[in-house]
Amino acid sequence: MKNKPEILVITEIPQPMITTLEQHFVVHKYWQQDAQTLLRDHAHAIRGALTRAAKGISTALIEQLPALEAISGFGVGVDATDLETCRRRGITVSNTPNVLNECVADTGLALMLAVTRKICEADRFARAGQWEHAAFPGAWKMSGKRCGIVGMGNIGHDVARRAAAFNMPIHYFSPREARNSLWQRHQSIVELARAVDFLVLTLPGGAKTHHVINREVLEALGPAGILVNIARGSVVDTDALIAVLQEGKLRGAGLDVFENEPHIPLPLRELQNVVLLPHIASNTAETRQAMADLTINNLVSYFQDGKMLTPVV
Ligand code: 8YV
Repeated sequence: MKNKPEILVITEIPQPMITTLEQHFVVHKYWQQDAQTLLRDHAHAIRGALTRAAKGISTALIEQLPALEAISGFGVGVDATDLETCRRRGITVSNTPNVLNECVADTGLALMLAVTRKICEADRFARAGQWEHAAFPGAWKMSGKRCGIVGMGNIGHDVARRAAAFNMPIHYFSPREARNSLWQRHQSIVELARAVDFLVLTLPGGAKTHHVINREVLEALGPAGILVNIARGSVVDTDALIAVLQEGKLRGAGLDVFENEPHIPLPLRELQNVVLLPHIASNTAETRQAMADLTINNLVSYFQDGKMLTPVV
């Protein structure tokens, strides 16, 4: 590329990513600069944008960038960016599919085990020296229990394969048929919840799936049920979740994502039978490197060859 294209990096990203980007682009850091000045001076020249998937890029900002052609998302979810506006404007959008499947699925299993075996509670118990006074109260078994998966995409499949190794029968709800015919498909999320012990969420976020995990679903999962969310906070009605947990109508929950990140409601933080993670499912050195490479290569490929490697729009 003779003249480096100008790009806008929306959210803070690791310095090595910036260094690599600067080899190919003139990089503007939206999170670091005064937005008004930056847009006044550069909006007309900015042709590319890079953002974290969970954060996206606001429609208002897209509208202020008349030369924008390509948005590269760091992550697989594209729910935080208005794809309709991008389509209308002819802006191509990419994500980082597949490179994070294994780590996100691993986190799902970690949360299932942590909640059912009370791993974090037991750790708190041991650290506090309570073992010197009493034995730790028992937990519950995971192997052999029924695993329900909402959203049988690539991550759903990776969760299912792992759960199957724990001798867990696999049930699911998904618009698409699973690649394994031994896994049992259900007609609704409520029906699925009624049939399983664990409900693991791996569906996309966005308007279509907003609060699909409501009070009815949670009550169908029942007092021996465990909810695990490695998808998006928006898919769960948090107030309903807090209510059923407080009322003893659900055994526990393992949550990596929340409705209003990074804010986690106090009632959730006060519950012992809930394991809370700060959205770290894909956050391993190996996976984040692969995500970073793909996020950057999508932009480089677009400006070199006119095509992103993993476009969504
Ligand atoms: C990332 C994600 O944590 O892939 C996604 O959709 O939400 C996560 O993998 C996030 O995009 C990085 O901040």
